[in-house]
Amino acid sequence: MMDSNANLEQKVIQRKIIHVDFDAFYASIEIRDNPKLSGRPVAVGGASDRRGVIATCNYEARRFGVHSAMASAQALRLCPDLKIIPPRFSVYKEASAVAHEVFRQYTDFIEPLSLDEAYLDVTGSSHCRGSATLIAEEIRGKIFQKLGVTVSAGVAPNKFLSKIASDWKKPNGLFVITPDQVNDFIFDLPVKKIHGVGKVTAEKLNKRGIKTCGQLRQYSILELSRWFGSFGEHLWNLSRGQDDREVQTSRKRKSLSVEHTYDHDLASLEEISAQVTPLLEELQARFKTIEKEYEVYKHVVKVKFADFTQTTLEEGLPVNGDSVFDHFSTLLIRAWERGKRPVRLLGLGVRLQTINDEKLMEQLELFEKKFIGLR
Ligand code: DCP
Ligand code: MG
Ligand code: MG
Repeated sequence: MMDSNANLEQKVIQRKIIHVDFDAFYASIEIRDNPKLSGRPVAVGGASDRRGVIATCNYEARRFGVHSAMASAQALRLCPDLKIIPPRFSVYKEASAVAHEVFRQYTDFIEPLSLDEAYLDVTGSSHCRGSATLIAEEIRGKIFQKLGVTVSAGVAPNKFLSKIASDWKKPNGLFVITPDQVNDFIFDLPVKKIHGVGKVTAEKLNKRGIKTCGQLRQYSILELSRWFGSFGEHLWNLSRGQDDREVQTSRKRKSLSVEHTYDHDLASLEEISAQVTPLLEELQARFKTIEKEYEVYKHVVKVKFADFTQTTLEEGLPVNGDSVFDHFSTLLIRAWERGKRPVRLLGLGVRLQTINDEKLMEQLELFEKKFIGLR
């Protein structure tokens, strides 16, 4: 039943991937800003009397069994001395941005997974004589220097292994899996360490006596596909330490706009308002081509007057139920009122964020509501 994967292995591209992940992220930042807390069990989360939950906690608190997503009330039962601090998302966002500045000193191939972690592809990097291990150490050093908190890093030939590696020596650790160590490392790795293997899959595997990746390797792609559908093939590859997913660099577009210069100056508000529909149609048509990747978070208008002075106005999406059309119309009128002169050019635009960012924002806002809004 043992599959021969020698050929496959040769096809796998040899990359150098670093996965970086902050240690006890929110909690470390809070302790940094209030050193009196250092050494004590500390969590960041919602108040226990408000049915709050723990976002994260430091390693001192983890010894008591406290963990992310646990009810704060339960956490306090396990650890009565636990200090629970409300989150400050803007501070965490700033810290994340500083870490990314450090990353960019080494590579442009950066894929953020959340505020606190990212994959870096340093395959072609000439820094540190091309040593991914040294690069990871420098990055860890610089982040500590700039932020006063620690990150852990994993270095491996692919994303899957680098993420496992960054967790291996946490906190403040570095773990390297070189290509020739992959086989041994993965052999004893518990299947539940595979990303995507949750409780249900782990149980299904355990029932067949499969606890480690080594044991999983006894089964063919066909068998695994029969049990797990398309995830089966994925499992087959991962249990061999193979993962050819690329680091998804975000070459982000930040905005999209359309504008039109008119043959005759538009002299009245009616004439200006009449232009919203055609401009908006064009903007929406152009947005359609990228709507899978991006989401709009602001509307922008531009008005250039006949004397070539110009003004722009931008605002977050309407919360009062106004349609997109109404919102752009209102913004245009407000912009025009700044000059109240004949107009030679009008523009409509949107500020964009990638869908992932949006999801992240939603997640943060949810937390903010949970933790802050209720207080
Ligand atoms: N987070 C959250 N709710 C969760 C999990 C995490 O709000 N259920 C937040 C708080 C964490 C941050 O995301 O500080 C990063 O999550 P990690 O899983 O990386 O956990 P930590 O960085 O806190 O700890 P460590 O990475 O050291 O295990
Ligand atoms: Mg972390
Ligand atoms: Mg993380």
